[in-house]
Amino acid sequence: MHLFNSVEELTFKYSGPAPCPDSDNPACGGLKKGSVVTIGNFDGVHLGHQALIKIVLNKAAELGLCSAAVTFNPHPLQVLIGPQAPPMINSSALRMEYLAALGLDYTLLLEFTRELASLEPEDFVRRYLVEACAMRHMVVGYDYSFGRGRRGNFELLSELGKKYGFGVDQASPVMLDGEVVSSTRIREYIGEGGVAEAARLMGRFYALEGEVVHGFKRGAALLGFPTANIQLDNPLLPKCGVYACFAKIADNMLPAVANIGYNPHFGNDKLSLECHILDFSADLYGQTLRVSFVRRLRDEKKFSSIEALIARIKADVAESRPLLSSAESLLTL
Ligand code: RBF
Ligand code: MG
Repeated sequence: MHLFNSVEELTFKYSGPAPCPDSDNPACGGLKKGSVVTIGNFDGVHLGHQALIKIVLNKAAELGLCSAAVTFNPHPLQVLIGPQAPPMINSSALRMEYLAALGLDYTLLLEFTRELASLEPEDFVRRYLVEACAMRHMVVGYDYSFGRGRRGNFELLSELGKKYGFGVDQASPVMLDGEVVSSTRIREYIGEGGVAEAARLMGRFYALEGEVVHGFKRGAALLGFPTANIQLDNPLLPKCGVYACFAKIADNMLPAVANIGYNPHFGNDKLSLECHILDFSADLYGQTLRVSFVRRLRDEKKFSSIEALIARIKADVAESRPLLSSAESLLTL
């Protein structure tokens, strides 16, 4: 991601894929020829967001303009209501990666502040979208509103469109098996351990990433199952338990089993996420590991002996192998 400086030194962060051939400023040059823009939080980059971004891409192709998504960091609710804000599904780095992978020319990350929140939607649209992005068309979600008093809704945008010469489309909600695909629903599923259900709504497995740190050194030595312990900074975690998952190493998605919790057999007092990669043994300390959760297998428990815990982990691995080999075809990122 590079810094994007628009006309008024408003700072966006920008991520590819397209470097712009037609300007000194690699970030805004391409936008200057005119753009189709969507704006939102896009937490989870789920099927609803993906449908909306398809509308953006189609419209951009139709009009010969470039496509852009504008999103915020931190999440507006984190700035506006603080700790009561729901935990985000994805870090902003993953969110930007997922957005860019959908084929957008630009993904712009705008720092969200109280000042930004208090802008009248008219000012926001003029300065950030019309002037900075040369917006010619805008696509918004079915429930999106922004700016002071959340006045920036579809109706107001349509009015502004007449003034500044851009069209506005509103995407409809995406339904799956009778429920609206929403970030809220996905957070609930993940919190309950329903990672497979969450994946259906996201079109992608739920993933966490973090640095591999030193753990208790019991995995390899005591149990015969070495684990990579992942430093947790994501506020949203799947419910404690054992999961079949994939671990991403050098662009390969390797079958793995993960344990999130307090290791009741040993009575840890700190929550940990550790991942045993099947048929793999290499030192991963210091690397960033991405874990994609496929299915919850069970609760963590205290066993009658170490041998019983080892036997149970063996069974977890055996259960995961076929499950992961049939899930492999569903892997995207
Ligand atoms: N620890 C527990 O106390 N109870 C469990 O049920 C349990 N299940 C696990 C399942 C898997 C697949 C893995 C990889 C670990 C599990 N652990 C469990 C954690 C284990 O105690 C830990 O890896 C070692 O103590 C090393 O930190
Ligand atoms: Mg370990």
